[in-house]
Amino acid sequence: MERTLIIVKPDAVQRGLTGEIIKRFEQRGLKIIGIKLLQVDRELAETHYDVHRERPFFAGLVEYIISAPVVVMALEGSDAIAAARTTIGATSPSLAAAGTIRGDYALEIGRNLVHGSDSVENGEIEIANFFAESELCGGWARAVDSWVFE
Ligand code: IDP
Ligand code: MG
Repeated sequence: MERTLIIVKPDAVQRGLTGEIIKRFEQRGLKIIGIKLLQVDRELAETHYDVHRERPFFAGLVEYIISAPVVVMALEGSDAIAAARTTIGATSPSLAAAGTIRGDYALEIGRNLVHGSDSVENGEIEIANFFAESELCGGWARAVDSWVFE
């Protein structure tokens, strides 16, 4: 099983899309093992987006992610990284397929609603950055698990 960190970004929370976005991951079969609302501080934002530190959009990206509360989730499932990213859609919403979150609800790259980890390793690192171990229900069994996971 893989784990991915999902961030329902400030624009999505402000636009009342939190439930719709959570629903799409739940319906896909991914299991929520951690979830909370928080206002990200600058230090955590810069850590999370450290890989983009030298990019021209970095400062604006940090201001965006700290500008209002976000909902963060740790999701677990087979191929959770790829499954979540295909549900999210391409980084630039104008190129995201219809049926994806970004393709259905967003227009601009700097307001693209949701984050999903890009590798198994980064998923573990990002979850540890946002959640204490005591905030995660790892390994809880869903009644439907055998109908989702073969
Ligand atoms: P991802 O979120 O699809 O993994 P990344 O390339 O990791 O995309 O970029 C992280 C985030 O940085 C994007 O989701 C988007 O919010 C922002 N971003 C990326 N490229 C640009 C840009 O060219 N202008 C403004 N924001 C950008
Ligand atoms: Mg990324």
